[in-house]
Amino acid sequence: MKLYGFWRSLATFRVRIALNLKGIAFDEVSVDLMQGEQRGEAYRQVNSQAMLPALDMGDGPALFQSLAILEYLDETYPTPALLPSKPRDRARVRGLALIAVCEAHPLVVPRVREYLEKDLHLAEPVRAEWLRHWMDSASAALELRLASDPETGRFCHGDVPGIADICAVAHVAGSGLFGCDLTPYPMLRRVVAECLTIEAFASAHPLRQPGAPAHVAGGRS
Ligand SMILES: N[C@@H](CCC(=O)N[C@@H](CS)C(=O)NCC(=O)O)C(=O)O
Repeated sequence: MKLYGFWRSLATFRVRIALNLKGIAFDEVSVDLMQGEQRGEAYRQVNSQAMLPALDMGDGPALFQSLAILEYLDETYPTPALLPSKPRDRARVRGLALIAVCEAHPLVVPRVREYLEKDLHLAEPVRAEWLRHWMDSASAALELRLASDPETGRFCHGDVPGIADICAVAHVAGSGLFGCDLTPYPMLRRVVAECLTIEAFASAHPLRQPGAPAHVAGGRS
């Protein structure tokens, strides 16, 4: 199985965690986002949307969109389950995941950052403010839910890690890369810290991937 990704890609981070949790062996092919390799013809043959990740299972065109890949992996490798069994619980877990994946992440990806810089000519501090604003908005929404919902347990939903945790961990890692202040979100930090005690999460972290710097100073990403 071949995962097309990049060390700092948050969407790839999500899929890496799921593959690790399921114990699925994979090779990662690095597509350099900082060099714009995702827009080259070679990678467009893999994912016409020019985005990471893509998962090539060797049985047809590569799968795309991280959340769709997570659900596919959960359906085809059911143990350990990444979604709870009851529809209402599944809806909550998907809702939590989407706060990060759909409300914040699309606003901070390279193509948006480049548009702000090259088309709208916004200065670096303004662009950094944009990134932090949307990441912090999602952190606040997650914090409110996690702190007030009775379903929150050791993890986002009960005591077993799943798709919401995967997305929360990637969101918090991204917030770190963008220099966001996570102090106001103690419940979110607690759940993410809990996840990162699990090797499947920790070893998938962007800063533990080949090509990653030893650490990233906040701000530019
Ligand atoms: N919703 C997509 C987001 C994919 C995405 O935007 N990935 C980023 C890296 S995390 C990317 O490849 N961006 C390329 C670009 O913006 O040019 C998913 O979850 O898979």
